[in-house]
Amino acid sequence: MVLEKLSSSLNSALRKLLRMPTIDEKAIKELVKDLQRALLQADVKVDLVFELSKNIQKRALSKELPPGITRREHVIKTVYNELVTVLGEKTEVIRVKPGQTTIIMAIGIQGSGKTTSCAKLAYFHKKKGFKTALVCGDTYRPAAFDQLSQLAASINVPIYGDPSEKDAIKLVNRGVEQFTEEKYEVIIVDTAGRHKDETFLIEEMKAIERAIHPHDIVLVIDGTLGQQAYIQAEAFKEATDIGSILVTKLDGSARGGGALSAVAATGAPIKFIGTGEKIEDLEKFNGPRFVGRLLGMGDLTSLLEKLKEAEITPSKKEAKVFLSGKFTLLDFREQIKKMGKIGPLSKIFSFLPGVANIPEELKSMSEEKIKRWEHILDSMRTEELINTKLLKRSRVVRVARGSGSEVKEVRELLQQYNMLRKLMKGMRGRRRMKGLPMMPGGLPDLPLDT
Ligand SMILES: Nc1nc2c(ncn2[C@@H]2O[C@H](COP(=O)(O)OP(=O)(O)OP(=O)(O)O)[C@@H](O)[C@H]2O)c(=O)[nH]1
Ligand SMILES: [Mg+2]
Repeated sequence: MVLEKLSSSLNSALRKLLRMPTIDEKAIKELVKDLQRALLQADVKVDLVFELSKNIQKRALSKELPPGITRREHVIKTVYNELVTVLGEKTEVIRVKPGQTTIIMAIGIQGSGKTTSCAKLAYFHKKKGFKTALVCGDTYRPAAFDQLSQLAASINVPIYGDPSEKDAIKLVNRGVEQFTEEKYEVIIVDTAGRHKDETFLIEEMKAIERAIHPHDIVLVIDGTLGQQAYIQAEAFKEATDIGSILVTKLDGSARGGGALSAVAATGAPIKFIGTGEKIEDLEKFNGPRFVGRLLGMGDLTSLLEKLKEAEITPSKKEAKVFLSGKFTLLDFREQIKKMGKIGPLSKIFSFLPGVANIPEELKSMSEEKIKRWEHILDSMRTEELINTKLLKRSRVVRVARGSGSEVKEVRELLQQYNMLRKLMKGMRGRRRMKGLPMMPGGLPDLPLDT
């Protein structure tokens, strides 16, 4: 499991929050403290942790919730969003065009996992159906060619190398040339990890870059470095425009979260992560999905879908119209049209207190029915939509005929609309009685924990 420790502490922090009886300032503070502890233990930079805590605290306690979601959901979404911001929202990939040659070169300091990652990348692209080859550009370590040869054999990918050649640039050039002529679609070049520091690393990278013009240079960074990974990633990002990053050893490393966040902070794109010693232990890196998994929210996707839908529920102005009792069929039609896009009516009304009173037929209307109602409402004249009293029998018959429905259906729609309107008026009355303000400018303040 990737970043197991961080994942389990983040998850238990969230679960603790979900168990709290109310989500108030104290609960959020407690959550933030737990998150800080988890992130600092994963070697995430202190500044970053504080920035994240500040944002979570501010947003989680914001007065206004997006309509239709509970405070708990909102807090989880906030934590999720902030972590995604830290790790990157964009998913970047190495682009390979079928029928053309893409040269990928791996660089990185000694022992970072280059050779293993080259084989993993070869396997990854081969599995996608690309004609893939490996070039061993490590003339420094005696066993380098053997190591890559063995890995290449295990995945049945051809390899170019020559242990007697000492000039890495010449060697790599020949390998790339040969495989290009043979119409390989992906050529992956492994290089030596003899560099003591970033300066040497970048210098050699530039020399090979000039010789073989790779399409993508992958900096392989050891995930156990934690926040130290920043320095390498930063120097690399400065030096090349075509670089991407592969962070290795995220399985079992307690500092992996620190490494990922540090790399992301430089703006260099993390395209892959190494999650084990085996050849298949490579994953495309996707920030949002990674965070979802990290938080251990199996149902986060569905939660987010719900959240997304809630974001397109009626505006405050529309909500005010509902609650004012001046809710006409014209408004109703507008809502019905929106419903087609966002699903059951319960979503639309779920932001209203007392939603339990909404008739079940209305809440669980099928899409088909919504469409029929839309047709019926479209067949009415504006004056009828504004004043339903005009809809005497003859007009109802006309509307039914015009919309291809039955008189019964038109009546049912009018009945439901009247019921809803009464309900809205009733709610207004109750609120006054309880002394709740009728929110001149917007929705009433919902209780903190809804
Ligand atoms: N657990 C784990 N081990 C890894 C991962 N990637 C690489 N390793 C291990 O890290 C060690 C070094 O890997 P190499 O691929 O030889 O590293 P390198 O950068 O090519 O090393 P040099 O060529 O000597 O610079 C090996 O024991 C690999 O099995 C990973 O994602 N997870
Ligand atoms: Mg190597």
